Amino acid sequence: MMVNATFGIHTLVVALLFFCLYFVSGDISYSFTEEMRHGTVIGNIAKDLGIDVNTLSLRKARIDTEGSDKRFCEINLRNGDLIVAERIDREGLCGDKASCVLKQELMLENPLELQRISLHVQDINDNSPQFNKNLIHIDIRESASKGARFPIEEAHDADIGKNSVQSYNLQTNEYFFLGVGTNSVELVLNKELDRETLQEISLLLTALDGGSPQRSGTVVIHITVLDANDNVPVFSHWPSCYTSILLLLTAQMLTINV
Ligand SMILES: [Ca+2]
Ligand SMILES: [Ca+2]
Ligand SMILES: [Ca+2]
Ligand SMILES: [Ca+2]
Repeated sequence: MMVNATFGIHTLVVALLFFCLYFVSGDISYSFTEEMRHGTVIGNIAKDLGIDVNTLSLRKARIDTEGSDKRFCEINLRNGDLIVAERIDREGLCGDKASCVLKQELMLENPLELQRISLHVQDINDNSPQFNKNLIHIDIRESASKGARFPIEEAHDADIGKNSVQSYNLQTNEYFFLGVGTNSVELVLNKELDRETLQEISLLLTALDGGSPQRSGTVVIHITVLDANDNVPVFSHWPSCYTSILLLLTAQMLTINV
């Protein structure tokens, strides 16, 4: 019982101390787009939290980032505006996460007070789809049958949702059309190849995102048509002596048959 009572008193003291040192209130949230220029007003935090603007300087109001030295925004002590202080790049901060929230704190002194601020950073379409290479080489044997599929590595776009890659376009041609694989786009053979009439094909593949304005990235697909043994040998110049022998043999056979 003694242990429990001591523990209870300690807990109460710590709780009271904490209460005296900090008044922590619930989150306040702002939602805005990434890459806004320095000085852009996110909102008026003094008004939204009901803090007297005239006390901000006296109480040394400042904005901190939870668990980091980085300062993404600051407070205008004259009017209570929360403004962008540094580049806020959604891709750099949150990668491919669907939601990007920066936890900030408004600190005030006399009395010490902490207000939590959540900044919801929305994506803008500031990245284009990109292929890993500018040129993709594919070798295809001329014996490949119609419908054969050849995977091409997908394009990547650092943005998310509709701002990422949404579709592909293949340069119009008679030999291939585009199919969709599990993790790739595919060239599908639409017309059989013949190396003896066409040895190489170059096609432009374009990846498009769904942003506004729309952005795109391209890659050249260079196809080399490989030989298959699909022709019987023929003499292009039949020697004249062979012709004489053949005529002689034919004449003898005709004589025997008669
Ligand atoms: Ca960005
Ligand atoms: Ca973006
Ligand atoms: Ca994009
Ligand atoms: Ca051939």
